[in-house]
Amino acid sequence: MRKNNLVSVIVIIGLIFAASIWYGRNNGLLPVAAGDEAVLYDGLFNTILGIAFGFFLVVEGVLIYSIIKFRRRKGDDTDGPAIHENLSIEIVWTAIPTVIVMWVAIYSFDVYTAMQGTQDLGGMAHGGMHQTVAKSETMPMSKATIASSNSDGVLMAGTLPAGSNDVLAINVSAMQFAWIFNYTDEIATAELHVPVGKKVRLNMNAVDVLHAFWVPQLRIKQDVIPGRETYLEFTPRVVGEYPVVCAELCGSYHGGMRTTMVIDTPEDYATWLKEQQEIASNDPDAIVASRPASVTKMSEQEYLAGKVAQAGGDMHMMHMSH
Ligand SMILES: [Cu+2]
Repeated sequence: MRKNNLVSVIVIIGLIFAASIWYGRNNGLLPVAAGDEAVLYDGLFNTILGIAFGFFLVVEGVLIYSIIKFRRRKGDDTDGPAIHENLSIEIVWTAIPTVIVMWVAIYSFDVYTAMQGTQDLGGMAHGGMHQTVAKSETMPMSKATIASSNSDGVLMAGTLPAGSNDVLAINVSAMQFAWIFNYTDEIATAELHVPVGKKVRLNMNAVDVLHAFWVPQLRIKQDVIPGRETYLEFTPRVVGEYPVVCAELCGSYHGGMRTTMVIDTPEDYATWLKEQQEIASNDPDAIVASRPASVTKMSEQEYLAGKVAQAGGDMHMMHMSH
């Protein structure tokens, strides 16, 4: 009988292990992993979820087993046996979570570091940056702003890690309520295009208030701060279109502060880049006009009018709801 019990416990533990590993790998909770860093993140997420799922099965299993096995029988009004202190059980249920938590902490920190989570923000704010921000404040939507960020060679060179010729650096300006991507060669766009397989570095600054750059499919998110440069590095891996979302409440239309990141094949990227260069050289103002989300050019009133028309209300109601 005892031997049978031991066998069933071992079989049950084995099944729980198998179920946890299976669920960790097949939970389907995350969107497609479009970059190399996303794969690191998913490994951590799926491992933690697998462990949590295993504990869920153990706890719920013991609970349901106990409810059935130790239910009150007819005519039995006695109390259960009083149990005081069980040192070995207490050691076991303290030691196991401690080991798991320590291991998860080390694993998490490892992934966090690999995804550049520990960047030194203090060291990134240098003179060139402040200058750009000061210019931006006076004429936030003009071509001059874009050009000044673009031609700021010091900014680009000063923030790139040594020996990073293979990195595609893009300056990102966040503003209420749009993203502007400044490539070299005076190209400014509202859509982020990156070639597949090439390491990308986004040097980011905010023109007005706090924003945050987030692409769920890359599993990366970084605050974008006025007067202080932050950066993100990633290697796009899966060709496609992905949403860029502002993840920091930044004002009335924060929810509309979205654009698209397109991971292109190298050929498509080259074609796109050429198109953008032609647009820029033919008509500098077209850079602004070609932005799909022309929100950046609108006043709040104009933007609001459009939203109200869509919603079928009127301006008065919209103001009331504020
Ligand atoms: Cu924002």
